[in-house]
Amino acid sequence: TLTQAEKAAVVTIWAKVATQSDAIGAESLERLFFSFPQTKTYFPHFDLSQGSAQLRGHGSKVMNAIGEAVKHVDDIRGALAKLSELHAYILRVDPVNFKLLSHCILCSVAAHYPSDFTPEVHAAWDKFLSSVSSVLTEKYR
Ligand code: ZNH
Repeated sequence: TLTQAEKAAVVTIWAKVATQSDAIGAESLERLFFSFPQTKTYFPHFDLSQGSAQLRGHGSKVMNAIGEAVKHVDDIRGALAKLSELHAYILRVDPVNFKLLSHCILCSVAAHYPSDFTPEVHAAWDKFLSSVSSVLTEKYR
């Protein structure tokens, strides 16, 4: 669980990210598919070329879900319950991929807000994304 200071850091960086969340979502997916091409196998029905409408649409959905988690940082499990079932029972995404996507989101945020991305913010944002990933993969067990 996140400390009060970590939660505050997450809320602060999110306030910036939220203003560009569609672009950051799309960029994170581009990084994911480019650096870890095996992740593309989950999206055989998508046009994954850079800047495609599907890529942008999906990036926007992912970032909206992250925004919900920020808004409900004390109850991420409750906020993402439905999404957790979707990933576990329907999509069956191997949990390892959540680490890869989290890494790519982290890189995108760092690239967009270099001066805000202090070691403290880095650590808090990383921990927050891990919590989101745990919630989205916990129903697998
Ligand atoms: Zn996921 C879907 C979120 C991760 C794969 N997703 C989805 C959605 C959302 C999300 C919101 C939509 C839903 C509806 O529509 O209802 N994800 C998310 C998040 C995360 C994730 C937040 C983390 C952080 N995913 C992921 C991964 C993968 C995935 C890692 C692999 C690689 N997803 C997916 C898919 C889908 C989804 C495949 C479906 C798509 C379509 O549309 O088809």
